[in-house]
Amino acid sequence: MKEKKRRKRALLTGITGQDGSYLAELLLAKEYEVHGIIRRSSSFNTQRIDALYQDPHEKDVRLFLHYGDLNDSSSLNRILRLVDPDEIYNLGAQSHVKVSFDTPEYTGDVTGLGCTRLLEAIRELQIRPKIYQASSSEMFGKTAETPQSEITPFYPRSPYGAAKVYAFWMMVNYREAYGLFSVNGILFNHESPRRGETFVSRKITRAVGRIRHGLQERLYLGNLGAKRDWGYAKDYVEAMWLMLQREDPEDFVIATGKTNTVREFCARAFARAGIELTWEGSGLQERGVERGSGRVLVEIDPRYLRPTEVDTLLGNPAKAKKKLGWIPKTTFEELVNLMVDSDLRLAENEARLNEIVSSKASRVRS
Ligand code: NDP
Ligand code: GDR
Repeated sequence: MKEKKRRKRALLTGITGQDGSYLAELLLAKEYEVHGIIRRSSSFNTQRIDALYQDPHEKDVRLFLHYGDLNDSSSLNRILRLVDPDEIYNLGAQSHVKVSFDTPEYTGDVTGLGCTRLLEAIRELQIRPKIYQASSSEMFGKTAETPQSEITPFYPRSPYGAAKVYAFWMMVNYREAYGLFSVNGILFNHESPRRGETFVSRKITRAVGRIRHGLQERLYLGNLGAKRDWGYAKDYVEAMWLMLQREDPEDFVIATGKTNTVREFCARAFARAGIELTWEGSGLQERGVERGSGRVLVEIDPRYLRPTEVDTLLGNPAKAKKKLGWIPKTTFEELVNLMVDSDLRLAENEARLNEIVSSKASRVRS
């Protein structure tokens, strides 16, 4: 009798994050069996993958979640032994650059050493999965050249960036020392409606929605002049998968090749909601003012400035285009529009809910 072919099996750390949720969707659509590592949390942390979740009692279940932590080698060993994956995507991290200045040791442990723990578990178990590491454009930091490519030297400017540089070189070392198929995707900023709400893109689009619906008066930001190469997360997870489908392990920069300031992101986001911003003042006094009404909608709060900043990032995705056939499908303008549209809907629902609650409360009082 012909033996049934085993489905490809992927293991994701960080499956509950922005990228993890899009990647899990992509892999399920490609008929993979998908295993994700989740952390125990006192509040729900699986919202982004709730739509994908299948009750383990159902038939043909292809998404499995396991409790574990990148800080905890024994859980990684146990899960790797149990799952025996063909592909591993290490997306788990303390991924907030500003927060890494407040928690440098913890960030080094999860974002840096976490990768080593995974690599060591693979070595100990003598398994041969292909492994992808979520490396970052933050490694270029104080950039040595523009645009940045696979051969640009690193100069990290935060504990987060330094931890990612360490993990990057561990991936290279295990590739060279033990012949592992371990690769780095050096991804530039990528955003989506699922982006965490304290990253600047989503912070802006959430505020635009809430200001438009009268739920918030003002948006407080840090460095308006910072420039980032912003792409769409859904396009970027495709590149992660492509990197693991190759015969030879190599590292790739994934970017759009265009850069914009935070100020430009902000103005475009407000414009999408029908609000025209003009900029007045300079330095810490700079403000975004609504044309016509004169309402101040954007102000600077120094608490959002970083002790050391990455001023400008611009990636060169030429190698990815040539060797992976990957190009970004979504423009900066389309990205901002889709994020604003989504957050306008969210704010509209929030406003409607508030109305229902207050009308119920006034009925109870009368
Ligand atoms: P998110 O912050 O949205 O997600 C991070 C994920 O890591 C979450 O699932 C989180 O779990 C998990 N995690 C955090 N700490 C641990 C831990 N100790 N053990 C196991 N898992 C943990 O990040 P993104 O999805 O945006 O990014 C994915 C990866 O790509 C990250 O490594 C990030 O540093 C990197 N990256 C991101 C870029 C971007 O622009 N988005 C660009 C370049 C690199 P929980 O939900 O429980 O908090
Ligand atoms: P970044 O993303 O640090 O590039 O890291 P973030 O959106 O946090 O900041 C981008 C730029 O905007 C400036 N900025 C602000 N940032 C935040 N968060 N909040 C503000 O109020 C604000 N005002 C201005 C920042 O100073 C910065 O210059 C992201 C993360 O996803 C990392 O995990 C990933 O590796 C890199 O992108 C590539």
